[in-house]
Amino acid sequence: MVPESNSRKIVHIDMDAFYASVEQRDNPDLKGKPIAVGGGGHRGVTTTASYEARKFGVRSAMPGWQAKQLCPHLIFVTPRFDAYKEVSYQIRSIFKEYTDLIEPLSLDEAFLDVTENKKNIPFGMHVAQEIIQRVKEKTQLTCSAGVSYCKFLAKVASDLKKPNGLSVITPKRAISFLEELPIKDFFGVGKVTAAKMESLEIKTGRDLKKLSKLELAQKFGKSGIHFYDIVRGIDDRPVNPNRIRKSLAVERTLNEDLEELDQITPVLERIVEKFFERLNSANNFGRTISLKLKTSDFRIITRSLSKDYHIREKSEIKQLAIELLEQNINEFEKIRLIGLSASNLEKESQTLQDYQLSFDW
Ligand code: TTP
Ligand code: MG
Repeated sequence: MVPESNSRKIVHIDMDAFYASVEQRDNPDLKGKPIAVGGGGHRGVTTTASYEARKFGVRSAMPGWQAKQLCPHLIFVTPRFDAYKEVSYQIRSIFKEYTDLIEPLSLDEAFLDVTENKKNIPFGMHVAQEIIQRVKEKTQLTCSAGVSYCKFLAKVASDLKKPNGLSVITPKRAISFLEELPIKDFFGVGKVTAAKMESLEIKTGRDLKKLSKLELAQKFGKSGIHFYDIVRGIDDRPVNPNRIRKSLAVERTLNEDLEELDQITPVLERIVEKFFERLNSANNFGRTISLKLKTSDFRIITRSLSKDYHIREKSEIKQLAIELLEQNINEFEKIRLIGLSASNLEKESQTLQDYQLSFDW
């Protein structure tokens, strides 16, 4: 049942066109122009695009050449992760003025449980309004907010009036809102699930509701059961300030697809250097090391090796990485991306340093 009273007040905050807005703020020449952050290299992929560029269809995770094709006067900007982290700290310190129940999902977004808040503001909507304003004052950047009684609806709501928007979904409105909601907008439904749902003629929440719990479980496993509840407005997941960071990773798209072991090994060794730097600076090492390879036909191969101790030596990390590569060399013809990650970490609490890092060199 959707709670009618005494319900929680959950706010989801998400910065607007985050990396691109930071770049436009810090470089007046970029203001009002279509820009993409990342994607400028030979084979780079964009991280995000300014709203001016989105009008042309430029999106996150788009190859640079494609973005340029859609928007010929697009300006490519190199990412400055330190600047984004700085803003992330600033907005989190604002959130802290309202509640300690903050669950960051990435640098630019977080859930806040403001049911009880430090300023005793009775309405979640008013907390969200204040936060939007404080973020603007402190960072000169805009964000959007969603307010509801659960995480799922707060998250979906924050997207409804982007940029610089605020949406509230009350318990009363929840059921009809969910029925109308297109499946692709269900938070947690990825492209693959959305396509599968589409093939089953499930286009909206209303269609999804027609399936029994058993049918959903059979077709979509555990997430099917989750969606059975979600579409009925049932989502009791708490805002968890200690969400576990399960892995630390570094990955790199290669300048060209590589085939031979003697070409790939030196690249992997350079990635080991970056990866080790990252683990070392977070002072957080894992018992498991995984190698991720993306093939030229975009297949992803992930292979892991585990020890019963935390692997802290760079030479050992390197040895394991190479071992993983050599063991799997026959599984692909050419690769376009290599990544390394550490899991079963010593410290599993989330800190800003723990975000996955894609880097260029
Ligand atoms: P998002 O919040 O998904 O996107 P956004 O803030 O750029 O735009 P919106 O207004 O729609 O919220 O992601 C936050 C940042 O994370 C984004 O600015 C860049 C980075 N990012 C990537 O590096 N790769 C990706 O595929 C995505 C989606 C985001
Ligand atoms: Mg955002």
